[in-house]
Amino acid sequence: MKEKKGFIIAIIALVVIVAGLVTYIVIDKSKGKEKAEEVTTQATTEAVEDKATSDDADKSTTEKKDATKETKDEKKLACYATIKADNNWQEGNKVVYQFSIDIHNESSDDISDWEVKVSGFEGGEMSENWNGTYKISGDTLSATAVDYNGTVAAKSVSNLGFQVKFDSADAATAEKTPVLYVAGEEYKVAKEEPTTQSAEEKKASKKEKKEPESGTPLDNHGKLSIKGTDIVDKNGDPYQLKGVSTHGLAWFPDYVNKDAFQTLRDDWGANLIRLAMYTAENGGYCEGGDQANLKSLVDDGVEYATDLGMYVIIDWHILHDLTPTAHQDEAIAFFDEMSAKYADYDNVLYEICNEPNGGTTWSDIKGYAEAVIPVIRANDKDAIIIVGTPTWSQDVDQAADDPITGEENIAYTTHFYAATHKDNIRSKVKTAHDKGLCVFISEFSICDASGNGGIDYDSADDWFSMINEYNLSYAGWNLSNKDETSSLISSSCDKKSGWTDDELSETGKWLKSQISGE
Ligand code: IDC
Repeated sequence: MKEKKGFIIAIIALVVIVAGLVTYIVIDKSKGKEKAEEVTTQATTEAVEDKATSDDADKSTTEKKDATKETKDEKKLACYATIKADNNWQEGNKVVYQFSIDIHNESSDDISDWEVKVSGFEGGEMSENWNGTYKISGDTLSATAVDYNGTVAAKSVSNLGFQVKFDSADAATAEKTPVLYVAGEEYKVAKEEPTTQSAEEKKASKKEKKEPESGTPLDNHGKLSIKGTDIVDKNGDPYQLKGVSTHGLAWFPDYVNKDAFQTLRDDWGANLIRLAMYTAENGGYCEGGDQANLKSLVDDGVEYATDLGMYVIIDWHILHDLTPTAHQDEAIAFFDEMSAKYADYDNVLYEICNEPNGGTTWSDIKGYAEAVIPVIRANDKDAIIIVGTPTWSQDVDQAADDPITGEENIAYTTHFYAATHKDNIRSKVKTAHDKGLCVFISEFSICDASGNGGIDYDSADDWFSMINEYNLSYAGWNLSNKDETSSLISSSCDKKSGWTDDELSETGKWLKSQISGE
């Protein structure tokens, strides 16, 4: 009995101990859990706080390091794709269109892992292609990189090209809107509207008219206008502008100096300078160029010409952008600013599109001109405006068939390179002239259309017979010493003004004698 009692006590004790132990373990466990949770929470909080501090630190160092860098949103606005139809032709019962896509990275960071998707390719069959990997699926064409162009460097443009076969031109010309994706994220669809000046800014930037030095062309002839096929001076007498075009301002800025223009005026007898500002080529105004610097070169050029009593053309030098509509918004903003600034000057002419090409039609150009001209007119009601024509400004006859109406003082461009362009282009000038158009030769040379190659003096003479017979104004390409036939300064001469005849190229010597009549 005693033993039994002892056994029972032992059992009870054991139960109590076990129960106590279990309770302890459970309690401890839950405490531990609480503790563990506390630790995690704290750790998380600390981590968040840490991150916040380190983010702030990052941010402040980033801000310090990269004050000029865009935010991600800004970067997304600075990167975009454009597409152009460069060419097309018939192949059997198919029509083949050749396109080029430009990926513009105007941001200050490289972009990689890009894809461009373009709608409007329904029924298209991929053909020749380069610089990309292409797929058409349903309506959408997708272009991705090949091994060497996966990264588009900051401030650069990457170009891709391809040909697509369509059943009909209608299918080929369906609207095409390129959208750029970077790492799967959609970037900007179209360029932001370029900044336009407010009325106050325009007023503040407006230049006061300067009285021309006496005896200079501007003093003698004053504000020019267009009467029928002629440019006439302030007295209504026919006047001929004769001069020189700069090369691209971005590439040969040093030739924009007062002494250079004075040499051209005094030694050559020139009364005209054309300031060629490329829009699309590397360094061009709309594709990566330093806009402020380009505008200040234009301003300098206008001031030097004005101080010397010469006339000056501000040339929106489209070329690789093919159609002026590619950068119409930028053109409008640019000419708005320029024409507001020079509204009171009597010697500034505006050339709104150097050489439309790549299948751009006269009706495309006319539409563009009808958008840009009123912007200039709102500031400057009567300056001469020069409008380019199709096929690198060779088809002035097309403009003559359908001229811009309701506007005064509009001239139309013919450009020629004498070794390439001969009777066929001269006959277009004749047609246009006979129909009453004022034709302006705002650019020409006497070599071939590449700006290089041999000189064709006979063709050049034929052109100049026509120019002088019709009293056409002209500017010879180009004021530089670049090693190409059309450069006016010998490539071995580094002087930026005051050239002797020996320092001129063959083209330079020829042009000088045309202008001076000696
Ligand atoms: C050429 C320049 C050449 C430059 C090139 C850029 O002479 O140095 O590298 O442009 O694209 C034109 C154009 C004019 C061309 C010129 C000669 O208006 O910009 O200049 N040309 O090719 N139209 C017909 C000929």
